[in-house]
Amino acid sequence: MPKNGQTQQFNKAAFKAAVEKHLTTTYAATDDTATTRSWYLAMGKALAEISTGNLLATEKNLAEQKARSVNYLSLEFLIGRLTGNNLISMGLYENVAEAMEEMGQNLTDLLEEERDPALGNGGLGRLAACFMDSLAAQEYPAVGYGLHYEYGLFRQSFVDGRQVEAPDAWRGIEGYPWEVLRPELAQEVSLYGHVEAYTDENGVECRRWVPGMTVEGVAWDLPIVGYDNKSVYPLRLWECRSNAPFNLARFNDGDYVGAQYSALEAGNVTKVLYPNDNHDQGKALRLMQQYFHCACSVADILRRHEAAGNTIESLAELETIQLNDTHPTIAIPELMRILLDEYKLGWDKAWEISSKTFAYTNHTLLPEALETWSEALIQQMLPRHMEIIFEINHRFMKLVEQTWPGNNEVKRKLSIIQEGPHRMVRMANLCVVSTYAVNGVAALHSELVKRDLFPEFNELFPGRLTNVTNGVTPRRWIKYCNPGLSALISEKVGNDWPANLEKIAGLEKFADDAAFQKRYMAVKKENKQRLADWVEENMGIELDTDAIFDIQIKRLHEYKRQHLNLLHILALYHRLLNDPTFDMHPRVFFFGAKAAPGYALAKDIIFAINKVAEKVNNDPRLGGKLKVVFIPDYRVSLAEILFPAADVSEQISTAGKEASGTGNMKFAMNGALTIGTMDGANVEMREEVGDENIFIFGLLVDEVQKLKEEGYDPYRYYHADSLLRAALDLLETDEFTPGNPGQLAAIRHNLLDGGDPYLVLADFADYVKTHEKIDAEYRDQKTWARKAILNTALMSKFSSDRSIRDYANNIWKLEPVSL
Ligand code: BZD
Repeated sequence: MPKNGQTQQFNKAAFKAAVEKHLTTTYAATDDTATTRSWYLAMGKALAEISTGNLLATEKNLAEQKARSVNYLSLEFLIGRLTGNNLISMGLYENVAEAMEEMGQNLTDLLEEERDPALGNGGLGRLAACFMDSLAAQEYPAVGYGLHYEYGLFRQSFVDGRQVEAPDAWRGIEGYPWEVLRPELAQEVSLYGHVEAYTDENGVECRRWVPGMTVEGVAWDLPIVGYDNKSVYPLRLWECRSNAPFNLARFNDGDYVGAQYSALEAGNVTKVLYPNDNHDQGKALRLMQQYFHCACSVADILRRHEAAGNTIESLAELETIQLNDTHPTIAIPELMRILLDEYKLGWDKAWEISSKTFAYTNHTLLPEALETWSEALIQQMLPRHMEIIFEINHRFMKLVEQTWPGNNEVKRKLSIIQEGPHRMVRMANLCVVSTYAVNGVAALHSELVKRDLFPEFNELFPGRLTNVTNGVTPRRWIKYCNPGLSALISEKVGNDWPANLEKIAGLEKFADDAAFQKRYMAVKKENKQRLADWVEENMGIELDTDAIFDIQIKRLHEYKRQHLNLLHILALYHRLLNDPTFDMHPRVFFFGAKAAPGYALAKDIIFAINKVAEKVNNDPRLGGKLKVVFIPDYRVSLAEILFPAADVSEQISTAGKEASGTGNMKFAMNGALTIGTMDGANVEMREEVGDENIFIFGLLVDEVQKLKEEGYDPYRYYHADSLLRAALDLLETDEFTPGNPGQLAAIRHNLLDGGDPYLVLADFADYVKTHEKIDAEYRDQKTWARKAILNTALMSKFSSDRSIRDYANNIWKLEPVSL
């Protein structure tokens, strides 16, 4: 149990009184009328009072100490439920359970009332959440800046196997108990209008933005509670409200109603999270979200900096701004605009400050995910910012000309402005030119960023491009979600491992201990039972926990190759029915995945898996050996049940496409063995656990590139491999869609005639063979247990505490400050 945290301040009687007070005065309930939900809300509010006090104390202390801070700017923070996690960080879990018990309430039931704040799509948003947890746990001064979406990522259900989306009103009608409104931090944000030149009082030619309208940014703070310490950092989420009179031009023209109308539209800016991951849609409202986020956040950073009595010249010494992918890139011209037009610094001084303040993390090489914005759109919405971007590019192009004189090809390639019938602004190029550090998120990915994405930038700015391998927080992803394993770890290595994950290496020496193996596997079995119970209760499917639990949970994307997994399932189905000599250990294949609403093939893959599941789960000929479960509405709170219950973790992206992956790390920590390609962080996981303790298959990055260059022909594999042929051909029949043949054919068509862009067929045979190896090895439970224990023991590198220390030491130059 943490001792140094907020436990010591806890007064049970006072806490119970606070809960009672909120029950009656905030939620208008009495002990008689209160529902479980009202008790959860009242408890949440009472806890938030404790954390808010510490948040304000932390803010004050950091300002007084003039501590250097990081500002983590992200359009997404996929934090998941806060209550249970914050209770653990505060060291109050047992105390509060006891207090609630005395009021006749069961804490576990209360925690189930919390809706997931799903303010992110997938890995990128979840990474931001783990990073905030690790910043607070290690007391590196930080503020997280995001958006207060009214609707988070859509809720998913299946209707006849097809994904149906519904809005996610995560705050409910009562509001979220942990959020604290900070009215004093409101910001005004300008949009549209034009730029004008004027001469200032000193006779200097200046430029300024004359906005067409303004909106209001309101700050909500969520507390990020430091594990086992007193610090609480804000995750500051901006909500857009329209502020009358809004459309200044129209208002002045007497168009009163029209002006109000624009304001109604502006109220939509933070309505909903865009549901695409790794795909750029280029919608104007998305640009407005991005600018709104950046304008509020940059203004707030400058406000804090000045309120602490610092001069603008010292900005880069005291503040650093980390851009989580290119989504907040517009913060760069926004800071430049303020330094130039409001502080009246010259270009060189402004540029020096700005380019020493920003750093950028790249999360993808996929061309369709690299953001570009049309010049015309930026020009219209943010005219002064467009001017500044042109000026940055103009000066940068001079540097390129000096380095590669007369080389127009390299200029075309590096330019921030992409020429063409519609000129586009390349946000990644703008980032590389305008920041002091650029990092990829796993060793392999960062090498590819240097080698394939930005080779010339790497020459031009030696040392700017670096790596910080991702990590995940062991507090949520072991301690909180896997109490059985946590108790076992604490017994063997002491209980300070959640803040010092290096300690779990101490488990290594128990890997061959038969008694420990038994207990470790007993915990796994309990976790499998917990998942099986959830599935039975929510989906009505009965599962055998002696089966291998094989799990793929992540966004649905072709490059992640859920359809490779599906083809393997079809191959097993085919063999079970047609090959009397074929034997396999019973297996349950779990999927959890949301598809972007506009991504047709991804939705077809969901439909196909659901249809195959329907048939397979009810086919007596299979003797219960094969089950397929597609968990609907996959989200953080379900991930917390799934990761601890896995025997096998599917990490099967085409080599070179998954920047890092973070689910891979969560699985391995919880004792699942990985079947994976040499992609992203899988490569480094293999280094840590050793080749015997991970199942690697498939083409390597260079083999993928070579095969594509030589001309990849999916039909070659189809004709050469009868099992693959059988699996693919099943998709054309009505085997899984009785009476409707061809309903699943789009996948087969994409793979055979669509060129199989992610080389599913090329990796199929090795994937099947590697699964056979898994089947054989699982039957030897001692060897399996040994490998699973070693996976837990050897994952300490992948704590997000280590990632944050890497950022702090190598990029941000930050020191911890304790409260
Ligand atoms: O970021 C993911 C990568 O695909 C993973 O490999 C990596 O582990 C994580 C964390 O670094 N990228 C995303 O999740 N990207 C998005 O969600 C996204 C969202 C909006 C627009 C573009 C991409």
